[in-house]
Amino acid sequence: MTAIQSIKGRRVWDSRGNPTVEVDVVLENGVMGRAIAPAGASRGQREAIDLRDGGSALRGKGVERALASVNGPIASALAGLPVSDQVGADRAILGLDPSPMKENLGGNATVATSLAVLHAAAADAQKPLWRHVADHYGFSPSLPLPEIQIFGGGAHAGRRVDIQDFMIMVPGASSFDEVMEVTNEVYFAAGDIMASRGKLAGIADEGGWWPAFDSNEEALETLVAAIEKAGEKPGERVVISLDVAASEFGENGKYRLALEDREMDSAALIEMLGGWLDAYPIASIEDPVGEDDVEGMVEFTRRFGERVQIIGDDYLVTNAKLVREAAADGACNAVLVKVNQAGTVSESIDTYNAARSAGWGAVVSARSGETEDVSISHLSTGLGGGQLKVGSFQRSERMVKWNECLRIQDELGAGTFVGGAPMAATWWGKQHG
Ligand code: 2PG
Ligand code: MG
Repeated sequence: MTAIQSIKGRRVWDSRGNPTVEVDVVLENGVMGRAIAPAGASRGQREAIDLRDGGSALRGKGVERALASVNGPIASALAGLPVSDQVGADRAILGLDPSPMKENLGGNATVATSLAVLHAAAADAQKPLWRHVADHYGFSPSLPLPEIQIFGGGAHAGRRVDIQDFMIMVPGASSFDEVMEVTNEVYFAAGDIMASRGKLAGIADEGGWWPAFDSNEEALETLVAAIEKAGEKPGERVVISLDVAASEFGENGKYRLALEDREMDSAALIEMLGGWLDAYPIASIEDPVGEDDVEGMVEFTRRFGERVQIIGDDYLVTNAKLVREAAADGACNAVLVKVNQAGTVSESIDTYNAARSAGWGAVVSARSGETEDVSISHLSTGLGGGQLKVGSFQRSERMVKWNECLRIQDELGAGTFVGGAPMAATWWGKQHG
């Protein structure tokens, strides 16, 4: 049983150029684990607080207070604990800050520390992180099915379109490698089509194309055209996945699509999205209504839960209790797992387990502000049977995570890709399953 000797937090910088927290956990035998906190832009109201310094320096985004949490109380509380006891380490962190959103320590301080402990435990056991996660928690490892962004929108592209993520999934692929190949073709076909139509305005926060579309639906039409230009039949090997991120353009059941200058209530939004499900090969949809719109989510799930994967992100904020409540309400049928929304590894695993017990899907996800940290590639593989959302097919903070999965594929064997399995409950799964 190897004990934690010391913990050090330092300031590093994320993909948006903002400061963030990196933590090194050093063990008594000199072995080390390291992790970096990511940062969201379209944040759920109930997720762990990203503690920032405020003021005018660094646009208020400094992380000195979060670093003080790591280097002060967290380092003292974890010193001497056995590194293999992730739950014990996370409990010690939670004991320092019982506030539900970790506003005292900062979720950025807790998540970087908790993940660094996990990395240190894996290194101490001389295992790759994915293997440690699988062994430690009793899962059967498998490479995840990716969701990959083609166009950005919402908070990730200056709100140029209202819908936040227009993504593809390749559930019909037979390996992770094949997903990458197909995505490359679709991604660049989309860029070519947009450029030729004068609709390409640059690169959005997660590496997807920054669109200059005149309507949200033009994005869907262009995505279908891109899938076809890539030589694919939409809905066969390749399907569409959306993150509506509806909390970003509505509250209290009132929504406003700025691009189309349209106001609508929850029922009208559900009607509009239902029309898209009929017209386009969409197999997965995230946050179709706002995080405060419980009735809307229940209604959306009642109407469409048999055909599409309905993921709660802002709606569930990687919280096991909210997952159990939503399952009881009949809202959603999948959860997005973002370790920094929960704030610790243990709470994220609890959320994953709550989702699986409800018979739900689970998608491990990056944030829009990311770094070279590849923990989530390992986590999604170690948990097995899942999906992975990382952003697009450009920019190193994204590609580093896809590339890490390719390395894991070599260690694990190509046959361990879950492919279309997570899509079983959708129309795609029913046709192809
Ligand atoms: C989301 C994420 C990732 P952010 O909403 O799913 O796309 O965005 O990290 O900005 O919350
Ligand atoms: Mg989301």
